[in-house]
Amino acid sequence: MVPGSLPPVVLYHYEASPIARKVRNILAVKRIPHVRVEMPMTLPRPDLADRLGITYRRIPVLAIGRDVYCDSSLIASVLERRFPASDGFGTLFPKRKGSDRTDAAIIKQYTMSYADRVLGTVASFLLPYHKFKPEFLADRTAWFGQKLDPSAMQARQPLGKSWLSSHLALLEEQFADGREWLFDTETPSLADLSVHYVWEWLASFKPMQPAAKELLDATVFPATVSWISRMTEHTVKAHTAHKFSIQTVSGERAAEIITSSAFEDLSGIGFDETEGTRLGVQLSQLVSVTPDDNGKVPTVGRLLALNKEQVVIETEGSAGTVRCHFPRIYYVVQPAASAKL
Ligand SMILES: N[C@@H](CCC(=O)N[C@@H](CS)C(=O)NCC(=O)O)C(=O)O
Repeated sequence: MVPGSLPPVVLYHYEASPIARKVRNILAVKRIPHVRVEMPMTLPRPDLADRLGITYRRIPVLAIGRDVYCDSSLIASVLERRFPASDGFGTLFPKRKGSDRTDAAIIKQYTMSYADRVLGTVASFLLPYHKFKPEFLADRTAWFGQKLDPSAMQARQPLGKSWLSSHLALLEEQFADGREWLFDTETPSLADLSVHYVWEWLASFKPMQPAAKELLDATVFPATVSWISRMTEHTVKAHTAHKFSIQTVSGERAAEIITSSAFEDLSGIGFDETEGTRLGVQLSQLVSVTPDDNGKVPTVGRLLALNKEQVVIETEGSAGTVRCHFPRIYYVVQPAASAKL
């Protein structure tokens, strides 16, 4: 890529979000210059909903030029495609050691279905729900779609620790052959980044530190504990090398940057007629896209492209129109009633 021709990259995040932490690590490892917008930990988030018409309620969200990507799984795949190793960026899908092959697809599956949705969920059992303010509990009750009872959550902590210990045992089994990284790659892959951030989160969030200390016992899981340290060192080095290119901007400035940038060429995504028929949607129709696991708030817009990986809709906010991209897996696309606009 010609220097200076990079599209602007904007990360919407908040410091305490573990999944945003993973995306910050990805941006550092890939050496992608970007700016950040600080989001509140709870709704409302007018910088996305009002300025850009994106009512998706999860964090992180990342814009590249005038295209906005929701969900860390899609964010990772798109960053790799739009900032490729062939242009001098770091890679999330390095080759296997001693081979010219990569396991990109299986790493994507492992990341979105295991690391993000299974391991991350069990780790969240250890959150100090009994210390959270009622407003925060009410916000997260809406997010989960079921009432959060702090005493019930507290009672699940021993089970959470026990399950986490079984997850550690699997990691230890994987590292038993002396490999350096999870999928035996030349450098850490998205799989390493996606599993590591969960343990890093447990070890760095004060209320969870005692549990992390108990679980991450080097006498029980020596290879895994040493991999976690290697990964922490790797990500810290990546951040240190690039910290000067990162600024925090206001939501207003971010929306200006995004809406004055160029759109991604959508011809590579196109419209898969078979999938469109299965879902009962057509190009240009008003559709809603909603996560199927939690934070089930729909985003509504005109359908611009759809393939097996992603769906793209045009949303409109006070700053103008943008293209909003969602993954297909774990998201529901359906016709929207125009009354929802
Ligand atoms: N599958 C999504 C999950 C994102 C997610 O669950 N983010 C959490 C923060 S780590 C969240 O949005 N929590 C509720 C909120 O902040 O409104 C992804 O990988 O990006």
